[in-house]
Amino acid sequence: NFEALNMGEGHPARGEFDTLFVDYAPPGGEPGHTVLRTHTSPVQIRTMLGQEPPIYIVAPGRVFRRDTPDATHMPVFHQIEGLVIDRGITLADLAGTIESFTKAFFGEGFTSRLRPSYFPFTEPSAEFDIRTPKGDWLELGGCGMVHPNVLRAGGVDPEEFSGFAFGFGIDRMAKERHSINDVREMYTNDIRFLEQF
Ligand code: 2U9
Repeated sequence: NFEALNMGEGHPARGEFDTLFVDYAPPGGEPGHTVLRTHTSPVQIRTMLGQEPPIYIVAPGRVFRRDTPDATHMPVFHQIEGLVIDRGITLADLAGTIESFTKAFFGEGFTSRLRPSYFPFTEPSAEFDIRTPKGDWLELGGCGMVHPNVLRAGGVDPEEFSGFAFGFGIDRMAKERHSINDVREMYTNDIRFLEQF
C-alpha cells in the first residue's frame, strides 16, 4: 500500500491518506498493524511481482480511508486503476488512452486534458479532467508515468521497460454520470433511490 509505491515510512505524502488500521492480526502479523488498503495499487504491485511485462491491467475494487461521511466523501469507496508496462511506453500513450476512455464512456462530445500534479508513485504526474459538451471542466482522476522506484519495487527493470498508470473514483463517476448530489445515497439502499436506475 505504501513502501512499494515510493512512500517509505515518514514520507509526507503518507499523511494525505487518512488510513484505517484494524486490530485483526493475520498469521505472523501484529494487532493494529493491518492496513485497509487506501487505493487498489497493491493489486498492480502484486501483478508486477507475479508476472513478467508486458502488463496491461485494470484493477477495480473497494478501498478505505478514514473520512467522515458527507455528500462527497465515504470512508468506504471504490476505485478503478489501470497499469500498462511495456517497452517504449510514453506519456503520449497515456494521454491517448485517457482521451479514448473519455469518449467511449461519456460520449463523442467529451474531451480530456492533463494538468501537471504530484504523486509519489508517478513521475511526471497529472490530474485528468474531462470537458463536457457544455464546456465545463470536471476533475476525474490522476495519472502519470510509473516512477522508476515503483518499477524496481515490482521487479521490473526501468532501463528496459516504462509504463503509465491512472486511477479514479468509481463512486464519483457514477455521481457525475447520473447527477447524484450525495454519495451517501449509493450506500443507504433506499428503494426510491435504487428504482431510478
Ligand atoms: C502502480 C503505479 C502507479 C495509480 C494512480 C492516481 C494517480 C490517482 C486518485 C484518483 C481519485 C485516487 O480515487 S481517487 O481519490 N488516483 O490520482 N492513481 S496515478 O498509480 C499507480 C498505481 C500502481 C504500480
